[in-house]
Amino acid sequence: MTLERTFIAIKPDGVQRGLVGEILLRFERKGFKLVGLKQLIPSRELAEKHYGVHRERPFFSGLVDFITSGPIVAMVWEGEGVILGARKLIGATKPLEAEPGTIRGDLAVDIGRNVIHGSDGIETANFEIGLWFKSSELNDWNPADHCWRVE
Ligand code: D4T
Repeated sequence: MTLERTFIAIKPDGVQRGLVGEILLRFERKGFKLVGLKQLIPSRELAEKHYGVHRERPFFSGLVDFITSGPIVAMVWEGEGVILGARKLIGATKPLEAEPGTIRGDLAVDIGRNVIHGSDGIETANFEIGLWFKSSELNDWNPADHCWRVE
């Protein structure tokens, strides 16, 4: 496993439903390290770039409407294997197919209101981190309990 960074966003439904703390808790408890965090209402341009791969899909404009409808919490998490690890914490895209114990499995029912986004690979993670964060907004730091986390 290599040290990775991934882009995670709590979508407007997660913020509106007061799930920010619950979601942060799951990533912290797992042992991933938070290196960037901010709340913002995404512009349409930013949302369209983020979901550019879905531009031709029928749900695209509704998805952009939704993601720009209110504040989101944008984050970068770091850790060994964090990209796949975060996807496992998040669960399947369709919340009714997501396993209980995952964020979507426990907290959502509707694919259009699935609470959270996570990068799905290294290239996507690098693209999305660069899209949402300036490098000056990301912090390199060592947790005080570092020696208890890794050999
Ligand atoms: P995101 O990107 O939001 O983390 O979701 P996933 O990575 O799990 O899933 P995705 O890229 O396939 O979908 C992006 C986003 O579009 C919404 N969506 C998706 C939708 O509203 N209707 C649909 O039919 C699909 C496939 C949900 C997530």
